[in-house]
Amino acid sequence: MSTATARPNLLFVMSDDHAAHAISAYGSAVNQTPNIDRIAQEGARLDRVFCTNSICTPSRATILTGTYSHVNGACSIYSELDYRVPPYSQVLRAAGYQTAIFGKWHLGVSPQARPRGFDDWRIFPGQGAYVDPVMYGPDGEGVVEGYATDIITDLSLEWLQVRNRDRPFCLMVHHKAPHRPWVPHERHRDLYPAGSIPEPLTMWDDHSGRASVVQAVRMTIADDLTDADIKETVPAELLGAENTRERAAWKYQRYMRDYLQTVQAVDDGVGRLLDWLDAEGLAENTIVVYTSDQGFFLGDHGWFDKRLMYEQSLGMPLVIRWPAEITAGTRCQEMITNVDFAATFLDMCGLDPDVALPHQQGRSFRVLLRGTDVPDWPSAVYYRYWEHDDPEHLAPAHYGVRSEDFKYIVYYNDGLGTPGSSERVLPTEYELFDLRRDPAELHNVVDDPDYAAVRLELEAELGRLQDKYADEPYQGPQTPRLHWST
Ligand code: SGN
Ligand code: CA
Repeated sequence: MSTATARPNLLFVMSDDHAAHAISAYGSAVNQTPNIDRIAQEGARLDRVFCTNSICTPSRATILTGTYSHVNGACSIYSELDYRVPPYSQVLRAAGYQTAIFGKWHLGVSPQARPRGFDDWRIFPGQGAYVDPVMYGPDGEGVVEGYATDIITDLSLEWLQVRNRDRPFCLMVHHKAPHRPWVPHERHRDLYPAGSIPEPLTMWDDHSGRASVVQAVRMTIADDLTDADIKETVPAELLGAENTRERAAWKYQRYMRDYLQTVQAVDDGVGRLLDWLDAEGLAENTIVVYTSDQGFFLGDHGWFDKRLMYEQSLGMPLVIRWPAEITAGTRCQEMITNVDFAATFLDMCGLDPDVALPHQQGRSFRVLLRGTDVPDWPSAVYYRYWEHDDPEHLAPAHYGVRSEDFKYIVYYNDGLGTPGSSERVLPTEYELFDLRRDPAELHNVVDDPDYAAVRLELEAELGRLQDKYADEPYQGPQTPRLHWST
């Protein structure tokens, strides 16, 4: 290895809405992902990685900058990143890395929102399209013919071929799949046929005992997935409230078939990248990461989509291979968040994150991947979902804390519909789950006297975490929203 390439390359592959329970390395009951599994087998699988605001733009902003939404400004998919907080790619570029991003950016489409800190880029406007997508780059925009997932891998491989081989690279491969509307490639059309897919444990959760705003979210398989989503008209005999269960079961099979087929193209793309690294002799000192911007409900609790602080939405898959440092088959059980990613990548690339990215709020977990025990590793994670103005899903604003054993959530009900408005203002509601006894989060014990002491401790922990990350607890519609709001 020459000195010039001694610093590792970083190949960061991120999909959109790919839940860990649709990856076989995480024990998926519904599909097989052999190439993503390879990263886990030859490197590390991290089992408790959490998103700090389970929605696209915010998670991407957090990953790039190592900061919470209230610091980087990207609180919802309608907000743009505050570039006073630089992305870690910009830092790596300044340190001599070649940087590029291809695929979904979703941090605004205005000219000012062009990706910064990249030598090359080609991205979709907004969500992008699955087939013949429009893409734009430094030299303008145009339709790129083909299937989006394959195009992103093609563009990535083309860039890798022409890059300057004397410098390390940081390449972000950002898939659109498996985001709604779940359009698979023809080559995967025979996989996971409708009728063959197991239903999740909590598919028939009736949400009793949960906050009223949770009961009211419009994310149900039965009623909120449209005919367009499942590309078929629901048969007349399945319509009506009396057929809700049969309708949900029927829609679930079609939803999951398409979702899993779109995942398969992502897995193919990962395989092509790994093969290329092997062929080029670059596998040893290239950090390969596979993750998703957040988790997703795959029929869990009867839902699709994300946003809520429940495990399937909160959790993110994260597998990392770096043979030069990480022992094959490593497993990590510590609690990590997407706020920690930037610090870790900078650390792995030889930079001190607190110096290189002074605003960042994360902690490098590199040391955990070497199997080192870190006694003061955080034992609780702070979460805040801000996008309560989404008219489609009606997910309420909330914040909370997840510890090893418990989860405490405060739905502060700052008016659904328009932020700060009095529309649908409801009393604050609370949920508490005992994850040891109730990992499926079916029993809200917040009013159970046996949990009074636990609740007090978690309330205190929530306050401590809000202080630590300089967030403001909700105090009514006039509460300042952003750390840096002007
Ligand atoms: C679109 C989808 C939603 C999805 C959001 C956010 N509707 O609005 O279902 O929750 O994106 O997704 S769609 O009918 O237009 O597909 S995110 O991944 O960008 O956060
Ligand atoms: Ca997403």
